[in-house]
Amino acid sequence: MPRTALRICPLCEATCGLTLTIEGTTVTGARGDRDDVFSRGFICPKGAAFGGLDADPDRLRTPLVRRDGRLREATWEEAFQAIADAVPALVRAYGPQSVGVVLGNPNVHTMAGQLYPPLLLKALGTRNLFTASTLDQMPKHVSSGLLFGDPFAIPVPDLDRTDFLLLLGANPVESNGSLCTAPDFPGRLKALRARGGTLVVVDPRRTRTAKLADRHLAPRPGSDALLLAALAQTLLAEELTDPGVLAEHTQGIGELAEALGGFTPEAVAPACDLTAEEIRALARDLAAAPTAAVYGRIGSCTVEYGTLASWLIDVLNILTGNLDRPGGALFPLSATDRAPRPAGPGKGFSLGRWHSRVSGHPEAKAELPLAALAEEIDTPGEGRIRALVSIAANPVLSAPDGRRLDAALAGLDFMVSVDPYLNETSRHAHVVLPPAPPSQSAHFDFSFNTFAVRNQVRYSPPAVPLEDGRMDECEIHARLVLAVSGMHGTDPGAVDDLAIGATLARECADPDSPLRGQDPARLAGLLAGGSGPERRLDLMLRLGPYGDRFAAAPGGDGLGLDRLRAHPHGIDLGPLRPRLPGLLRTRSGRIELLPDPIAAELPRLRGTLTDRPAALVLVGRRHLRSNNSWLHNVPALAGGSNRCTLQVHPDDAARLGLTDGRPARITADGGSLEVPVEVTDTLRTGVVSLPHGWGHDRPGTRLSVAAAVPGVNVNQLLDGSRLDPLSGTAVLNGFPVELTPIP
Ligand SMILES: Nc1nc2c(c(=O)[nH]1)N[C@H]1C(S)=C(S)[C@@H](COP(=O)(O)OP(=O)(O)OC[C@H]3O[C@@H](n4cnc5c(=O)[nH]c(N)nc54)[C@H](O)[C@@H]3O)O[C@H]1N2
Ligand SMILES: Nc1nc2c(c(=O)[nH]1)N[C@H]1C(S)=C(S)[C@@H](COP(=O)(O)OP(=O)(O)OC[C@H]3O[C@@H](n4cnc5c(=O)[nH]c(N)nc54)[C@H](O)[C@@H]3O)O[C@H]1N2
Ligand code: SF4
Ligand SMILES: [Mo]
Repeated sequence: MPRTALRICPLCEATCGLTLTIEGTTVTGARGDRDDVFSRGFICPKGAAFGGLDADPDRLRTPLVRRDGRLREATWEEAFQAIADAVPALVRAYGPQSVGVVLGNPNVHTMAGQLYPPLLLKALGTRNLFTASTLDQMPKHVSSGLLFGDPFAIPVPDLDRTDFLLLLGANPVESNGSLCTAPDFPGRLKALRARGGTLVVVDPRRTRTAKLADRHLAPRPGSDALLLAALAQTLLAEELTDPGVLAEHTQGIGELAEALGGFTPEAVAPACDLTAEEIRALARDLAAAPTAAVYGRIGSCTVEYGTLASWLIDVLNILTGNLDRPGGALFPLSATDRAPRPAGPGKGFSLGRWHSRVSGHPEAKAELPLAALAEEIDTPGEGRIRALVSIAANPVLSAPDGRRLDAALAGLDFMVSVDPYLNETSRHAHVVLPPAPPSQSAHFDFSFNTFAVRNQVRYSPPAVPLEDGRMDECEIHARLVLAVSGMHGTDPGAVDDLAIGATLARECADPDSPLRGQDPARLAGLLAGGSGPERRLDLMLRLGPYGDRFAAAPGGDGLGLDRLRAHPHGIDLGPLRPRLPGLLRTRSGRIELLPDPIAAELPRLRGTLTDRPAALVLVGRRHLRSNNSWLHNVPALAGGSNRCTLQVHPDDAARLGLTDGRPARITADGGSLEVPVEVTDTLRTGVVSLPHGWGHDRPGTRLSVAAAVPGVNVNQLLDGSRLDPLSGTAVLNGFPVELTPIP
């Protein structure tokens, strides 16, 4: 008899609740969980393909260990022993910086990826940390760090209540949203319009999201910072600002007005390829809306002025009084956040506390640019990275210049990949540790709850018991921490106990904590949960803003794991509420509207006003049935319109002699590719589009479906030198390319 089980979908940031159909131990179906407190039954084609992905026959079932140059199946004991033999010895010989760590996107979609990497980094003592954030949202962390003193204080648009949404460089109808967790994002946009609200989309492509909009502006890629600066300048010059209660918590409005003085609509219009009237009208409409939210994503981040654009987005929210008010952009309060503390000055946020070895890139949020990983490995000299731990990452496809990285990885002394697939990156590992499939893993969204448009909390225990021979990813991470610390053989539960002990010791010693003076060991004994990670989750929930704080009185309604498990469809914690000034951590204790590193970048931005724009630039695109580099192996998601084609506007195609369906050669800094052309007028002229995550034609992988339709790797067009300098984020959108037909 088939049964059902609930599981939060890990395949994108929307975190929909799924109802899985299970026969024996196999997931045979997935539909939306109608009773889910947040997603209310919504599902997309990826969630519906959960079963196929979960049971993909190409998923590795056992660890692989390299012997005599070849990866062979091995036992877990052999795999961890190989790591214990290699990594501590390299650290002894060459120091902690000789080990690099790469953390990829799915770490934000697993419990393991949130609970253990900080412990791994501490155990290794390395500063060579590279993550997908520097291909993605690091500009937002940096701008939030500078504005609010906390790089994780990222406001999200109040989608369900706003009157006016200005959306830049995001296509949530295909991506289902990012840094804004909102199941059924498309439905929420339609609801915004149905209640009389206004949607304005800024995107060089007429995306499915743009098609839903009241107004679509298609500026030249990379020009968002200029456009946003002109919007802010107009608000300031026309006295349309109305920060309201924010004024008393904000410093630097006068300095801002002066710094943005030169960015008039007339000045930026040619560079943006918009009219000054369009820009002015947008500023006025934004100011006039009863409530409004400005929100930007990939197209506003992975560009040369990504940090400035990210900063200006919040500047607009602040100037219009929409930050931190219902209907504007608010800071969620997640159940595993630290409980709010009293307002007051904090430590602030600094950039460049250390620099990368080869190019001297400044760190941001303790990370170095992923685009610089290859040179840190292949450039000789002291401090070179000789060993790499890669967790849930496929940088050979997702980062610039995969060919160079490919060669660099092949030259490492030692590499570990924690990955379910043998793919373009993990094929270089000496040890591959494959996590159990999602149906066999518990799930909690530590990360996405902090970006959710409604406060809520949900937990999925494993839907299917752990199969014989499989290892839960949490245990893999815990054992990895032990193996690199010279403690291989210790019970992995010790890693969780240490983490719990450290948190409780800190809380019990903290004069501001409700637990001050209590006995950490006694509290640890009270934790619920059948595993180390569950106990850690219980601790975070109980200490969090909705937690029971270990209150002695039973029957209270404070949160903990037991209470959460009694609500399998989740617990709704209400709409987003204002959180200022409590969350500010700047040195001044106020919003610092014009931080020094930003002020120093503005002249460079102004300099671009006189640049001659490139004739042809490239932007990316996402397809609903795809996800970065790793969903091309599921037959239900492959094929159809999910193809790696180069979209070209009909006028450009005619000018360059390109024909729909025929190949063209595209060339840029990092190399050239042959790719089939798709002529479409959904792009503006002067812009071509190629999706990322393709190029599955390297030998030595085990991706039978993906390898049959490999596509090309767009990131081979980049050499890794184009970065947003403040955040170290790679420029993945708006870089110049040349196109020629292939006869
Ligand atoms: N040109 C261009 N490049 C881009 C982008 C773009 O827009 N344009 N987008 C960028 C963005 S936003 C991102 S986030 C990055 C993503 O790039 P990466 O961080 O490299 O992530 P993915 O490509 O999604 O690869 C994920 C890896 O994790 C593995 N994996 C899947 N599930 C699990 C799991 O449960 N546990 C573990 N341990 N591993 C798992 C997969 O097999 C795969 O190897 O790509 C970036 N690259
Ligand atoms: N189906 C699917 N969903 C996904 C993913 C996926 O690969 N597939 N990836 C997930 C990940 S890791 C992330 S980070 C999110 C990303 O979520 P989104 O940011 O919504 O993703 P994109 O679809 O890449 O949207 C970026 C848009 O920016 C536009 N753009 C490019 N350059 C510029 C520019 O200079 N200015 C402006 N204004 N627009 C520009 C592009 O045309 C594109 O439409 O999606 C997540 N969800
Ligand atoms: S929208 Fe995202 S979370 Fe929801 S079902 Fe689709 S992939 Fe899963
Ligand atoms: Mo991403």
